[in-house]
Amino acid sequence: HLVASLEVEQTYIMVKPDGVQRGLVGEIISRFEKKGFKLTGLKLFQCPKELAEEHYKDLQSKPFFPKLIQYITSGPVVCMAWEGVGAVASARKLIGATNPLQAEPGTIRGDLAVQTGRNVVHGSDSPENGKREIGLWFKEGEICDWIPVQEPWLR
Ligand code: FUP
Repeated sequence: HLVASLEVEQTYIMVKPDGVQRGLVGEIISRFEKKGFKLTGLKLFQCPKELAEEHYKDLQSKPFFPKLIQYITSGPVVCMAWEGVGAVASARKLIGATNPLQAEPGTIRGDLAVQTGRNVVHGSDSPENGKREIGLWFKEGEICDWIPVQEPWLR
């Protein structure tokens, strides 16, 4: 929809195994950092099959589901929680369309990927799923709710 959210939202962003293997972790993190969202969770993680299946449970009946689970568990991922006003929809714009060939240049997938099955990054599709996915991928104590301070870091 056209009306941008004014709510502070949490979104779950994940660099998928191909993004880690290709050395794109820093590039992808920096896009969200530069946009101005607040990083509240970050870890490198080898995903067990059960968690991948739970994360993608809405896609269970799709023909590509087994391949998707194989892909997501094929190597470590980088799990991130990001917070900000309208963060869910805005992050999806930064990520671009599911099929990287249809993703606009300037988006992460548009700039960095060519295959739907290797589309380098995940982003939650609703604020509800943002909360659900952060709860799935992070344990209590791994999320850091910090307040940005105005300190003179450089003098
Ligand atoms: P997105 O929200 O853009 O990640 O897209 P979906 O939730 O529709 O799909 C989740 C993942 O399933 C995609 F990132 C890649 C995979 N997928 C396929 O492999 N083939 C498809 O036709 C659609 C999705």
